[in-house]
Amino acid sequence: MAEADSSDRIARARRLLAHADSVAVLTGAGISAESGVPTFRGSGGLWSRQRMEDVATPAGFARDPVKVWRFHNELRIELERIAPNAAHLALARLERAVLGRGGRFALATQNIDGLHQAAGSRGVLELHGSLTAVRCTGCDYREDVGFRPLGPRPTCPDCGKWLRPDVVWFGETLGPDVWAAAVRAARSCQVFLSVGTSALVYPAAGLIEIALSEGPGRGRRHLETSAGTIEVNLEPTPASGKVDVALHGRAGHILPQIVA
Ligand code: BV8
Ligand code: ZN
Repeated sequence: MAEADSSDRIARARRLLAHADSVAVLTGAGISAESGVPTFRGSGGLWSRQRMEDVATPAGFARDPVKVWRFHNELRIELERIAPNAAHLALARLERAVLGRGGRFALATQNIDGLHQAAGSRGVLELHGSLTAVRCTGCDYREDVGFRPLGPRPTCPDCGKWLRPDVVWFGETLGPDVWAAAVRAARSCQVFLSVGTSALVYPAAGLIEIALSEGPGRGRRHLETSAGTIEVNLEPTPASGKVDVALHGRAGHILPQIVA
């Protein structure tokens, strides 16, 4: 992309965000990459080290819970020492600016690393759960245990059954309330911003399509209106050709430029 072109896109994205009364954001692993969190599908990504089927599905947990806990304990140790990066901080600033002018703001993340909250974002919709939370496989015990490793066989203090990470594995449904809130935001926002996601995992990636068909991208492709859809991602994704402004590069470099 020519430099002039990218500065033009940056300016268009800035204009959209600066005047928006309601903003909805979807983030994925790419927004945490510059904090040192490995993404899933990039080179060196988590899925190149472990098979998704073994460590992020109910069947994998049933087959070998010790392996799943080894994977999650390693992730917990890695995540304990990471900090939010400029992209997370820019989104927290954007939220304060939109709320400060009486607007509405929603941030739905696919990430389980808690970095948006650490950056000061409020009301984060954790679509895929949180790595700091565990729940029991046999009763309704649930606890936020932070990032400390939990040993190879964490069991429930109430009923003695296996504990599991309180995350959404493949084949599991998302929390109905958090999903409904994310859909409402994608439908009603004036500007939809997708950051650091390969837009491959559903239903989360479907939020982009909802924004395009029922939200700000509905029916219009020109930008005279103050509504629109923006993508910030290192590489092109299936959404890149459909959004109004596609910005390819590092979120930590681009977001601070488009958030006033
Ligand atoms: C469900 C939690 C069913 C655990 C995760 C076939 C076709 C379509 C769909 C399916 C299918 N087969 C199965 C499905 C459904 C499946 C799915 O979508 N599979 C995909 C892989 C095809 N979905 C599910 O199973 C969901 N549940 O459908 O339930 C159901 C329905 C009704 C009733 C009962 C059951 C559950 C999905 C949730 C799974 N859990 N994680 C954990 O985290 O360990 S998903 C996992 O992928 C993470 O949450 C991650 O966030 C998410 C998405 O990945 P991304 O975040 O996008 O990360 P990725 O690495 O892919 O991309 C990073 C991007 O960042 C890249 O593009 C890269 O270029 C960019 N980047 C890198 N660095 C930077 C950057 N960008 C900017 N700056 C940088 N510096
Ligand atoms: Zn229990």
